[in-house]
Amino acid sequence: MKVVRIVLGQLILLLNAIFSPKSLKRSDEDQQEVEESLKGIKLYQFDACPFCVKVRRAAKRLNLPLQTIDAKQAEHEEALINGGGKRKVPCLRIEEASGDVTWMYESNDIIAYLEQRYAN
Ligand SMILES: N[C@@H](CCC(=O)N[C@@H](CS)C(=O)NCC(=O)O)C(=O)O
Repeated sequence: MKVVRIVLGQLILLLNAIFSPKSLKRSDEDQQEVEESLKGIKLYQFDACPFCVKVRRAAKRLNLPLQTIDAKQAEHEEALINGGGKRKVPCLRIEEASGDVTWMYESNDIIAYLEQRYAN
């Protein structure tokens, strides 16, 4: 079962690399503003998790160089569980300028949030 999971994971990564989505184009100024606002946002994820790939593809489409955090590393896994409440990925950690932090689970909710905030 573990082998099947590993093979499927690698296949998903390969297909994702081959069929990589096109990125939204912004003016340099707009892109800089977007990247500035992304400083408070981190995606806790596993490389080969299909739901994480889905979120990364949406981020690529929206031209969002999201900081990704490997939730398999013990320190990050602990931060995810302590902050978000469960060991599940993808999870988007959003830190507002005010210091308020939101841990958002569910790939569809994360994508909807990114699209609503950055699609235009
Ligand atoms: N409905 C969730 C499913 C997420 C999910 O099942 N993630 C798996 C990895 S692919 C997970 O975190 N499992 C918990 C674990 O591996 O400990 C979503 O769309 O984000």
